[in-house]
Amino acid sequence: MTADYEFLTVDTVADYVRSVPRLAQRIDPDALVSVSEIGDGNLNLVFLLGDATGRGLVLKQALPYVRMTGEGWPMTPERARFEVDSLRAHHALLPEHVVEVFDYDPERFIIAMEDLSDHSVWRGALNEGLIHDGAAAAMGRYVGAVAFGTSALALERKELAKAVAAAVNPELCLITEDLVFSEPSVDAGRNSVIEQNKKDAADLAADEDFVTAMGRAKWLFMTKGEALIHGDLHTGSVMVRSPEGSTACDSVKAFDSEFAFYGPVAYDIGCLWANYVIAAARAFALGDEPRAEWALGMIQQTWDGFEEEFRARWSDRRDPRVWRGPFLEHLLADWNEESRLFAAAELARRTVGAAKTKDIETLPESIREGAARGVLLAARRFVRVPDAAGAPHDLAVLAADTLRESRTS
Ligand code: SR1
Ligand code: MG
Repeated sequence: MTADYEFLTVDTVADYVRSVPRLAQRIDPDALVSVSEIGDGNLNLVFLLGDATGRGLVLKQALPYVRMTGEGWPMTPERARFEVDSLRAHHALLPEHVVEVFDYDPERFIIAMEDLSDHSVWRGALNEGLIHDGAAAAMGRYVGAVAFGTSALALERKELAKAVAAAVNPELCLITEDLVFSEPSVDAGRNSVIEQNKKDAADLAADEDFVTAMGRAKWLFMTKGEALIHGDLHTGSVMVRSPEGSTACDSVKAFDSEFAFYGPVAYDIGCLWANYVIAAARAFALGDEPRAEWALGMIQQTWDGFEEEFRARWSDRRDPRVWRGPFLEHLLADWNEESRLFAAAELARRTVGAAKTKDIETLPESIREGAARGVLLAARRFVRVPDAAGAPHDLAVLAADTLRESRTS
């Protein structure tokens, strides 16, 4: 594929900043002391710039293909616009928990944003065995603020229609629809597991109840346009920071929302839940049961943060005449149930699909086997939990039991 725009390199970022006067106010392109490419995601280039006065800036550029696989898998760079629009909308609702965007270049698909180099990517921090207390609740609050603030509950009718139309993001949605909902059970040639997990993957694919549940999850994802969701809210899409020597977070920020669209609120919650289970699978595999329990405790913390934020905003709903108390309870009950379904999808796809997690993949094979088995089994059990018995805490207990029994050494 030939791209008709120029990709940034460490050697050209200074010229780029010089050419955009708005950015030259943020950082001095003639006094850069550090420039590095720090992108470790599946898709984009990310540059971190620092100048002699200590100011920093991040430039993120969307490539016209999937970075993880190379040019053979084209992907629209227009996704950067969805990221910018959603980050701006989300930042306006909860500035403390969303990265700030300074500028967007629609010709070269470059986003200039806040330097968060004093933060860590949450997944990396989790894999190092660090604790960032408060991050799970903060992300729950973020989802709650977005669920209310970008939905029909908050937006004026024409404003809502415009927001929904502007966020139609079919290319990126299709990736999720394929990778997350269909391919874990119907391999399209992109799945892989180690030899010892081949039977686990085959059992998943042969599990009729699981596949039926994934069909429902996919349908919900494609049809339930409730709010401008993040669309890929795993622990690699969150930056965390704690003061030296403390395990309490003093800053938590979501980023990387190129998959944003008007979709089901519970998708973001389910993604978070699944990635806590995956962090717990790693801890169990490494023999650190207290850490695994801590990781699973985040399921409830995210839910509580979400519910609290959503309830706090409820009094501002546009039509209290019909959106009364019982409807609020109905919404929350549905979202709890759907979050479980979406968590199951994320668990399965991160284990057998094309985009895996370092949590599991960096484990030695002997213990990776049990971790992957436990995650797949948890996915299959999550879809079988009866609705009435599905409190977030109970899900954590189910996950703990499943991961513990699947452990290998
Ligand atoms: C081809 S993109 C693979 C995955 O990377 C992104 O981070 C999303 O999670 C997507 O599903
Ligand atoms: Mg991403």
